[in-house]
Amino acid sequence: MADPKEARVPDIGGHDNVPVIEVMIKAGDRVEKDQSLITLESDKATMEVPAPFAGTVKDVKLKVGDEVSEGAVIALIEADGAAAAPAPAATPAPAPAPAAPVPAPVAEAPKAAPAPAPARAEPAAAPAAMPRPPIDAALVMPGDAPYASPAVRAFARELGVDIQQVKGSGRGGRIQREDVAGYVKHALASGARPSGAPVAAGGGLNLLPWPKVDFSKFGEIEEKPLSRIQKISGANLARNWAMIPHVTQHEDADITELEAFRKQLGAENKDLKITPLVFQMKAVVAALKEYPQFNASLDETGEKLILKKYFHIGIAVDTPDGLVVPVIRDVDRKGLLELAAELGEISKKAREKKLGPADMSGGCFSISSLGGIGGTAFTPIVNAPEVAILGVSKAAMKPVWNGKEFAPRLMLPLSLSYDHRVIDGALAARFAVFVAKQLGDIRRLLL
Ligand code: CAO
Repeated sequence: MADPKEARVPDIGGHDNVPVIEVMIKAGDRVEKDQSLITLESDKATMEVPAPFAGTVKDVKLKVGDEVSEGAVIALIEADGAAAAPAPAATPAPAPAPAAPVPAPVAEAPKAAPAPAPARAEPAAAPAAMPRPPIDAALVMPGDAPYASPAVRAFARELGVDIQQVKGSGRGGRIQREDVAGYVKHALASGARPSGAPVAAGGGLNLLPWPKVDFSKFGEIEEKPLSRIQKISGANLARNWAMIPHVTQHEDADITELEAFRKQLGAENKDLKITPLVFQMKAVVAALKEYPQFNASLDETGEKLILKKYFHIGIAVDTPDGLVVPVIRDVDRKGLLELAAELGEISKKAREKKLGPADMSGGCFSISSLGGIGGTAFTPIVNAPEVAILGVSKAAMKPVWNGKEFAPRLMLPLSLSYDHRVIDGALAARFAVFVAKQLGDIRRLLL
């Protein structure tokens, strides 16, 4: 039987006494050509040394913590077929002829710094056919990219985890399989999803756990479980708040004339409650037609915008059990009176807990009106996968300069929150101004 061949540390860019931080093989293991045997870590780079040929590991000559230089023997490996037909040059070549191919870089930066291709499989003892390029540590491990072995990286990729987000617990911050698993567990527990996955999957927030406090130590308390609606809407709100880069644009609409018209309409239709909200729905639809980017959703990959040709508006309704958002369909095709009737029905249905999933799906844009209660402005949370939401606060009489004097005008505060990934600030300002103009000019609204 032929002697096993030595797998040696190749040219590692002139570094000496480089610590071994990981030994991936043990006696008896079968290794494929180019399979990683050990990991070395210089002060600038980490690199894996691959097997120069396939075979069975007979003896491992290094352990974690050893310091090695080019030519050090890593392991004795019996090459495939060697038992049957002894290799002609089984005696190892004296150092410095490297027995193994150039180590494969482990950093995931192949585009910026293509990995030097491993040398072709040579018998361990054969002299190197070509001088092997030294490793540029800076290229292998640019910046402070975290180190993780290819197996751990593959594991992270499989779970949709961005390895950059994982804190390594190994030596020198090396990321281990358990670190990736722990990261995923934490992300799931905090309601976020691993990052690196599609937009919609985003998240991966490395948040602290929720504070655990015994409040009874400080005074009398009472426990009240959250309602089912609060739990569901809470989870949605938390995701939307965490994953959507929100900006809120504020604008005031002069609704002095609109209010007079609304009162007149109400007097003529005493059986209907006609609130400012139906006018806001019409104004929003006019703005969605003018700025179609607002009548859109990001798809689940985050790479495509789905533009909608229909105009279904979600209305935030406050119920004793929490917030729900029923959807009023085809607002563009309905008149003010029809919308007022439908709004009355749907908010009653919401408060009586009679809304079904169909009543709450398909919305393009939402309106959250707190105008009946009060407030001067607020920051509504975008109702994903919509890209914007209009918050409405309480209208108030204000002195407005008309060019000659201050005149008392009924001003309606609008707060437009939007997903900044889809909508730019200038577009949002235009949209808000457009909505305000629609509300300010009753003729436009009725067109
Ligand atoms: N400014 C001044 N007054 C306003 C107003 C505004 N912006 N909007 C409504 N009003 C008035 C209405 O005209 C009505 O007055 P009258 O009783 O004199 O007719 C009164 O306020 C109450 O209106 P309303 O709230 O019953 O009706 P609406 O059509 O404005 O709203 C609904 C309906 C279902 C949206 C509302 O009841 C509701 O639930 N709002 C809360 C939404 C919410 O919780 N949003 C927060 C989401 S984030 O947590």
